[in-house]
Parts: sequence; C-alpha cells; structure tokens
Amino acid sequence: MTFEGNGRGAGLRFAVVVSRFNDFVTERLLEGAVTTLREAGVGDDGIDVVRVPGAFEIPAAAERVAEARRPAAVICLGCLIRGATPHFEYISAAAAHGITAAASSTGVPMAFGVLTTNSVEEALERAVAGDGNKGREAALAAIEMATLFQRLDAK
Ligand code: INI
Repeated sequence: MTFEGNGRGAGLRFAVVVSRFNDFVTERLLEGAVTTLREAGVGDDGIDVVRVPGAFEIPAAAERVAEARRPAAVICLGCLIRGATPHFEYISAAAAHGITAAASSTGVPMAFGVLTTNSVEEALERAVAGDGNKGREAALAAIEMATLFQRLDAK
C-alpha cells in the first residue's frame, strides 16, 4: 500500500508557533501560513496562534501546545539572521533539534518554518507574499503530514 497526505485542511485544527524576534519578517511568514491554511479549507476556529519571544523558545511552546490542544500539526515560524547574534549557530541548532524532539515526543507532526539567513535581504526574499513564502511552504507541509498521519491512523 502507498500512504500519502493531501492538501485538504477542512475540519482540522493547526497550531502556529511564531517568534517575535525579527517580527518584520516573522509576521509575513505568519500571514503566508494563515492564508495557506484558509485556502486549504481550515476554519478560523481551527487556527491557534502562539507567540513566543525568540526562536529559542519555539520548541518548548510547540511541545506544550501539541500536548494541550492536540492539533493535527504544528507550524513553527521564526527568523535568525547571521551576524545579528554571535550565538546564531547555537540558537539555530537548538530550534531545529528542539522542534524535531517535540514532534517525536508528542507524535504531532511539526513543520519547520524557521529562517536561518546570512542577511536581512535573504530573509525578506523568503517572506514575500505567495509562492516563495516559507510560512506558506511550512503550512503546506503541515497539511500534508497531518492528512498523511490521519490515513496511517485509520483502522
Ligand atoms: N532570536 C531569534 O528568533 N532570532 C535572532 O536573530 C536572535 N538573535 O539575533 O539573537 C534571537 N535571539 C533571541 C533568542 O531566540 C531567545 O529569545 C533569547 O536568547 C532568550 O531565551
């Protein structure tokens, strides 16, 4: 048998964990993600937005919202710009590993929409409206994984 997800989000609930650091970028990622969820048929009451200070805090909030609200998937959004912090590598690695661990410990799929870029320009390029927006890309991955897991769980 082949198992695959699809792009239909109607009736599902998603959580979006978004960090405020570099919010001139992350708010655009959030817009891309929410627009994509709505286009896929997710209702407004099916979208929980959880705000955290920075990318470092995303994994803990992603794990907590997954346990507390049992969404079909969690979409993680943040923005790290190299040079803005001497500990860029540490925070990037902590976010990536932490989100992976949160998905494993909760069984809830998590999409990685945390930008790690060399410049502000690179970050803005990935936060444009429409295709190319990494928040949109993460939302599409979250819908596909949520519907894939539904199929795998079906008796
Ligand atoms: N958080 C980010 O999301 N992006 C950054 O570029 C960044 N910089 O540059 O430092 C950043 N730092 C904050 C960090 O994520 C935590 O919020 C902070 O260390 C408190 O735990």
